[in-house]
Amino acid sequence: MTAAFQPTLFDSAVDRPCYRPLPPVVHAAGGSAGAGARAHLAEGAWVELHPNWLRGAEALPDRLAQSVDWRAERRAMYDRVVDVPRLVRFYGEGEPLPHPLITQGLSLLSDHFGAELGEPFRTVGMCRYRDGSDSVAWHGDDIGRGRTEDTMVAILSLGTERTLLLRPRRRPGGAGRSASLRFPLGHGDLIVMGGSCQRSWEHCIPKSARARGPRISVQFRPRGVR
Ligand SMILES: O=C(O)CCC(=O)C(=O)O
Repeated sequence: MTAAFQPTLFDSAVDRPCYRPLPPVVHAAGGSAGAGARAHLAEGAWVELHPNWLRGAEALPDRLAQSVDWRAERRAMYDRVVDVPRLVRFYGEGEPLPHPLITQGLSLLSDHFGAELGEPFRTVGMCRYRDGSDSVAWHGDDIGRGRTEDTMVAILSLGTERTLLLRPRRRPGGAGRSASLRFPLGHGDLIVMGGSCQRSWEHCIPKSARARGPRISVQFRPRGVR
């Protein structure tokens, strides 16, 4: 059972957050998506999972929950307009970020991946899943350059564990759907999707009857990717 994320009772005394250095790229054998290694997927997409990239910081989800001016969104669905089942906040390029650890994360990701990416990470999107009934449907971050260009999207997961699913997009006339890859994302875990991933694969966070606590995801993206 997925337990709700339990911050320590003595957060202020022992919460000494730090980012673990990311290792040089190691290519996973056979496309398996193991911790720390880059798994090459079909069509030039790849994914890396770095468990516990951010250590400590147990108080961060609560701080962000309280300090960020979260926004509820609505969207048209068939003949109705419905609430999007999560809260969001997008920080555009140069906008002050809501916590020094988020600013540090942006800079560390740019240091690590910037040469390969050819540019720094510049924007930060944040989503707050209040409990397991919040979710995001299958999609790729293909508004903007991700639709036509290879890019990277890095996601730091905070709070209660939720699973990110990844599957190849279905091509018109293509073969049947292959099984999705599952990435359980716990507090402090980092997942990076690169190459053609945003246009040739899609990802989602499904609802979960077992996840009772809140989760915040922090998405780091380069300019023009959304
Ligand atoms: O919550 C996550 O980890 C995924 C968020 C996401 O895919 C998005 O907002 O585009």
